[in-house]
Amino acid sequence: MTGLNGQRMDANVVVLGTDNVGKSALIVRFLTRRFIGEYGDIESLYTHSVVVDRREQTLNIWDAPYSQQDLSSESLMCEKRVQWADGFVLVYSICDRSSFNAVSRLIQIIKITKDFLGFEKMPIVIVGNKRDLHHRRTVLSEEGRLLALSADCQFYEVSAAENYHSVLVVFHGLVDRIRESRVSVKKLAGIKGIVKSMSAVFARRRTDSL
Ligand SMILES: Nc1nc2c(ncn2[C@@H]2O[C@H](COP(=O)(O)OP(=O)(O)OP(=O)(O)O)[C@@H](O)[C@H]2O)c(=O)[nH]1
Ligand SMILES: [Mg+2]
Repeated sequence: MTGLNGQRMDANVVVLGTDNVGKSALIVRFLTRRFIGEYGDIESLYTHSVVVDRREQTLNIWDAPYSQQDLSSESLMCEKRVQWADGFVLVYSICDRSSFNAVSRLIQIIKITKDFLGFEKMPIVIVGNKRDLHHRRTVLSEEGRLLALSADCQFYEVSAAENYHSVLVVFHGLVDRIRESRVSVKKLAGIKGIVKSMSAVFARRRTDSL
């Protein structure tokens, strides 16, 4: 369902990032409004209905495990995820520099894979989590913001532990982006359709005149 005319819309979201950055904490916070502390590391798929701008939206959220293999452009896993996804939430911890570097690499891999598959757009939201641990911060907010700017992504710093609202804003932000990308893909398809029918007319004229 596209939701462009006010219908319900389905969207698939992959949440990805290195171990321990708070992927599950963010998802559980979004789904239940709660922070429960420990989550295990089980791969899960959740379905959740939200209302954004008075429109109902069903989100399928994949709490994806991370492996070093994901950082290879030949990774079939990455291809599978990009194929399934309408959008990505890429999470790092503001206290873990290597998790930030991994997000930067993941963006490149997702973009390469998306281009390879011939997809027009892939909305991505970057999330710097564990904002409450600012005394242990090793990644500046500015760095996150710059990365997002250079990669045309959205950026938020949040604390899954302390705050529900900022987590809600992350998922709503992604839903907005997914909607925008669907509108522009539809427009592009419309333009392509016009170009196609015009070239068909000209091709016919050329053969008519032979
Ligand atoms: N202080 C603080 N701790 C957090 C926050 N978010 C998550 N944590 C803690 O960080 C640890 C890891 O959180 P998870 O949600 O399990 O992280 P994950 O990315 O799903 O980890 P894996 O599933 O193992 O890849 C847990 O002990 C959480 O309680 C946060 O915003 N602030
Ligand atoms: Mg987890």
